[in-house]
Amino acid sequence: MNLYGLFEQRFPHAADSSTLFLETAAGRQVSFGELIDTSGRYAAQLIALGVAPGDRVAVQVDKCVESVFLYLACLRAGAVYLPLNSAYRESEIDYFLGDAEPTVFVHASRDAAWIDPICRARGIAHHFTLDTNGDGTWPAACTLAPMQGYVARGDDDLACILYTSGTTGRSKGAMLTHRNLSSNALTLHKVWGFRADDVLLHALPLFHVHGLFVALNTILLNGGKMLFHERFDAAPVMRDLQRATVFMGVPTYYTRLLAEPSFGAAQCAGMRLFVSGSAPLLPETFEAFRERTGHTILERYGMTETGMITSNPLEGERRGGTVGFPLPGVDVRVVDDQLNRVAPNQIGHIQLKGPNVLPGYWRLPEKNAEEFTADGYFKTGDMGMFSEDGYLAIVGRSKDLVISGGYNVYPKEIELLLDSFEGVEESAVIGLPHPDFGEAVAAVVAAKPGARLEESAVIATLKGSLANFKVPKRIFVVKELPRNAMGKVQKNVLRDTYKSTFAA
Ligand code: MCA
Ligand code: AMP
Repeated sequence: MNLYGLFEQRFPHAADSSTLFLETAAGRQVSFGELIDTSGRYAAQLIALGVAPGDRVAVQVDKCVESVFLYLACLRAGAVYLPLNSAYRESEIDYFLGDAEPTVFVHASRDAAWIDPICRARGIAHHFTLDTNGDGTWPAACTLAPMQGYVARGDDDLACILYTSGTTGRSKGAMLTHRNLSSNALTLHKVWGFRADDVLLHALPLFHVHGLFVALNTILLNGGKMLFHERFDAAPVMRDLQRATVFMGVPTYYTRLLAEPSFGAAQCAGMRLFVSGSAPLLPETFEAFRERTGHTILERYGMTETGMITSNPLEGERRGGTVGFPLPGVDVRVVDDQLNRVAPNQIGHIQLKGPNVLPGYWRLPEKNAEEFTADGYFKTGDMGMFSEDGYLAIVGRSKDLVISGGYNVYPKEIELLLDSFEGVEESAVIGLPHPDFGEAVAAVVAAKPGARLEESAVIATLKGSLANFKVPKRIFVVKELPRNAMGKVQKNVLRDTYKSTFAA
């Protein structure tokens, strides 16, 4: 069924529509009545603009209450919601809009100067603005009476497309169905033991899986209350933890909380669950958090293409350095190159099957063939091993990927750009240990003979074309890149050479 229909079943009954849905850090209160009414008005407007079931609605806005309404409106109208990181720049957005061909695009008003020409060139007639204070041409346009209910959708119909970069440097749209999202949300809601009185402190961005599907979908299913922060900031998070029961974050959130001398058990007294994911949680962070607060962080593992795959248990041992057990209904295997399951404690490729796994990539049938095995398992590109007692540990990645502060950066995308710069012979982009972001992006660039490359100038140029989190924090200019006997650039040698660059 339509995912919205599933949420609606869990909403407080019409008579209780004044029940609080969320409260922002600034104190704005939003009831379920407002959520249903405003998302209904937004849905009516989408339909009036000609958005038919399956049409894409692209949204690149800062996190705000209205962006939650817009997400739900898309589900209600049967549209495919396409959230885009607000850090993406012109060339990135041009690519996404060209590939997804949305019927409607909603964006922040500050970006209008460069977005308007893209929309004109791409023939997107319906584009609107929406800002964090809830103003913009989109809310102003939504004057129709609210839609009642929602458009019927089947389990296999698309609900969302989320772009994820690839090892070839080209982003691909992961198509996620209503079943993918509802099965994962129902599973997480159950295994994490959501209770009627839970209060989720939501500080994650809303354009990726963690904030949108793991955090928001589970609390919507809970018919529950959320303390809604527009971004992660340690001080207000510490304050509101005292009124919350559940918190979800990337490892950087936990290291930033621990960096606050006043953070401790007192703020966490009413908490029942801290969840971490999107990047590896360092054992020292796991231990330090337990010592400081008395709480054991529950680490789980997932991907854009699959939603959540494994989780440490709510009851029982949460084992640091592992991502726990496969979620109910998800078949996870660790295999060798010939696809034979390997024994416990042996490293192999992590692959999975389940109702959470995407049906394929948007308009890329050849990628579907590449990313699934012949027997239908999705290849995660992560390497891992099961312990004797069934805990999965992720020990590395077969894909060339850097995860910085929970955001994925594919080196190839940045290398292709750097290689196109005048004076650059070739480049290698690597991840280096970073005390705040876990890994930070750095580039090693070989200059053409006689060329002069300035680190600051290269960084400034990159900032013009890339989302800021992808821009290397350092550029090292060298004469040539180290290669092995096969002529392949030895990134491990580079990682070793520069490993202390960001040492605390
Ligand atoms: C911001 N900057 C970053 C990052 N974020 N640099 C590297 N990595 C980052 N993640 C840079 C900006 O470019 C800027 O640099 C400077 O830091 C300050 O920017 P600001 O926006 O003020 O930073 P912040 O607000 O402190 O943000 C850091 C953050 C944020 C809070 C850690 O990145 C964040 O919320 N990350 C969560 C990402 C997330 O939700 N991932 C889930 C993906 P300059 O000054 O040079 O411009 S879903 C997923 O991975 C899967 C499915 C899963 O399992 O969940
Ligand atoms: P994305 O493509 O943004 O969805 O990121 C998915 C990738 O994040 C996975 O393939 C893993 O490499 C990584 N990831 C997610 N959760 C964890 C975790 N708990 N520990 C280690 N890596 C993780």
